[in-house]
Amino acid sequence: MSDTQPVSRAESPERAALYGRLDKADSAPLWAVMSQLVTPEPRPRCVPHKWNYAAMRKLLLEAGDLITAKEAERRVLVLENPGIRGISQITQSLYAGLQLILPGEIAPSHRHAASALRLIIEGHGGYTAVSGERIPMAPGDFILTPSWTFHDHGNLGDDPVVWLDGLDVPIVNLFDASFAEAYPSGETQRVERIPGEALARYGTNMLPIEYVPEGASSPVFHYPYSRVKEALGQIENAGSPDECHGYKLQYVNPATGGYPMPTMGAFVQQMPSGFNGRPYRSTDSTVYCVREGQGVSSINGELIEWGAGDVFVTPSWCVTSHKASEHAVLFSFSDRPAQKALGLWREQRIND
Ligand code: 1HN
Repeated sequence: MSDTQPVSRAESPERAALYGRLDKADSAPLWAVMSQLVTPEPRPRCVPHKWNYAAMRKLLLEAGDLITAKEAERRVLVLENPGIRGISQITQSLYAGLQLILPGEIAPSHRHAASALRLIIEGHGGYTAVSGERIPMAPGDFILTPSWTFHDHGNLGDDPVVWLDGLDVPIVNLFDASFAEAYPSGETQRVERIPGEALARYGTNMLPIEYVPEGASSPVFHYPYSRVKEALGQIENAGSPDECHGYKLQYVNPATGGYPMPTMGAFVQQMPSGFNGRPYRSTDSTVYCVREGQGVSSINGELIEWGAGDVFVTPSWCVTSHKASEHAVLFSFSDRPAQKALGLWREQRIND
């Protein structure tokens, strides 16, 4: 596809008149827009950006003084990409927000077609209930709420609990496939499983005998950071970091080996102090949340310095490299599984 100017310049009066008649007929000439529709490579409208955690945390606590979790249903600050403000999106396909739940609060149970993932940033004593099991939240834990599963949150501790939410809302709405409903009886769903049950059944390198995967998402909803951290430590001891990514793992559905949810994949990478990653790009715009450490990422030449709790985003096909000035752990998520399912995903390691 050529990347030249649209045909619209040097239009004759006859053509202009035709365009007027086309407009009245709810139609338009493809030749005037084709080069914007079919671009030679991605032209994301979302831009590289970082949300500083200390600044966002202050705003979140201010919101905590002004509205309860119950009144808000979910007390969340939406992270709006500056390139696409006003549509509750951090990328073209994903929603992200920072959620606060204060001691004693409950965020009432509901379910929706959109899938959600959460990375706990701070606080102890929080829980989220998914499909009848209460999952305790600890900092660094990765938690799933698959499509159409009831979920409610609570805080039984003494500290504010804050986490990063990621949802595929823009994908659901692209397909006009949104459904949602409140839990039919009360604010919190009935607890039907013991704590840790799903992890014990499906998340210990074993499965119930002759288990056949049900649904499109992982039967494990909780990926505790303690296990991830131990694994990353051992992998780092074993050596050979990836040139671009350091020591990087992807979260999986243990019953299939695939991504935990059909639309969103999640990743965690550890970079030793002084790591200077080779540039890389891929078509999945990626949301990062810094779990530990400090560093700087170059995104199409723009430098983004980051520290613990910060959230930053790399748009599709932007050349990205990470440097760690101290030992660092980055969590990230993207729409990679959706792109792969549609045969669209591409990646490239840049030689410099
Ligand atoms: C939602 O249900 C939660 O359950 C958080 O915590 C953020 C953003 C959009 C739509 C639903 C939650 C959400 C959301």
